[in-house]
Amino acid sequence: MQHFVVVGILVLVMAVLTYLGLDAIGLARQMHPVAGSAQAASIDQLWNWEMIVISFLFSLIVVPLIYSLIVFRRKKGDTTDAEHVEGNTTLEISWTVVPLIIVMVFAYLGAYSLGEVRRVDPQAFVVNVKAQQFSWTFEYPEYGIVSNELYLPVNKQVVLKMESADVIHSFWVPEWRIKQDVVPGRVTEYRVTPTLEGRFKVRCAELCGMTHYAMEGPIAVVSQADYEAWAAEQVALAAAAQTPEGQGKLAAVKYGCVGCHSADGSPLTGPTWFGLFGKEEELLDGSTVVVDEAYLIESIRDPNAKIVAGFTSPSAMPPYPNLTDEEIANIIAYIQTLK
Ligand code: HEC
Ligand SMILES: [Cu+2]
Repeated sequence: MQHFVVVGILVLVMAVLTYLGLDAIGLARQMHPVAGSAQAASIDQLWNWEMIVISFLFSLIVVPLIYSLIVFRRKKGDTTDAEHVEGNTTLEISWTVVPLIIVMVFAYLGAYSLGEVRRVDPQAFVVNVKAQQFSWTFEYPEYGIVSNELYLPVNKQVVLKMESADVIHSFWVPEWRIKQDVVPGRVTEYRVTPTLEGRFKVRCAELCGMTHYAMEGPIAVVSQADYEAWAAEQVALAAAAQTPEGQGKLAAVKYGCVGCHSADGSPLTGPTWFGLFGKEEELLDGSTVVVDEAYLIESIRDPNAKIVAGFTSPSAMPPYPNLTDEEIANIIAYIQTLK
């Protein structure tokens, strides 16, 4: 009996220490990264309860194990067998009933949390999301604009209606806590109410090909006024984009090229487009080529035909069978303006 009391106390102490340790590294109450959506609250709460139970179960196994190893180790000269135990009905009933209750409680908490996460706000607005190897495109039906950056007003629920152009991707913003697959041939929904202003990133959370690791997109959560200003600016930009180079810039956004090619010389996954046209490009095989229209068309139609030095073969750049000749001509016109 005395052993049970001692072990019981040790289990409780160990459980508290384990929980405090998990909390100290940001795995319990104060989660990392910070919670940035209304939906995060119930998920974090559920997680915290799980951490409490996990700390207790961990101690319940480890403490009696170590206690037995030390206290009940074989005494010198003792060669007798241990006492034979046939069974213990009380123990068996309790280790069936107690976990059953815990599982039922968590089933309830899980269902409650799912209900909170899916709670529909009738004021919610829609953004259409296109996922493709290896970029994200956001379309705002209200404004008729297309963007590679997800701009959202704070404290307003948005429904993302997500479609994939090729394979299965997964929309994941750690600060918002929710993750949703994007499946070809289907529209999946993702509801979120961002509560924290700032810059975030959507990452693809489903291994979707060679450059899956680079499938990220910027997110900005801003005040309602800043959001409207941004949308107005995008509408104006789209209206101004009637020239070939303007159309080319739009196409580069629509197809996700700008996720890998910068317009200002900064390094991304692919070579920058700044100063590209007319430049002497060094290729992976050691030869050089002057960047002209024919080279650009070939590079876009068949990314593996000539690989730029400093990049790996096969190229991280996917082929774009849906790009029309006109769109390519427009993109080239746009590239020519970047100098
Ligand atoms: C996933 C990243 C990625 C995307 C998206 C992407 N590219 Fe690329 N691109 C690359 C990489 C990496 C290279 C360098 C390797 C090579 O030459 O194939 C490259 C090379 C190029 C080149 C040759 C550049 C040079 O310096 O000679 C052109 C032109 C180009 N891409 C156009 C496009 C266009 C147009 C699109 C959109 C329709 C696009 N890329 C989308 C990664 C990407
Ligand atoms: Cu992906």
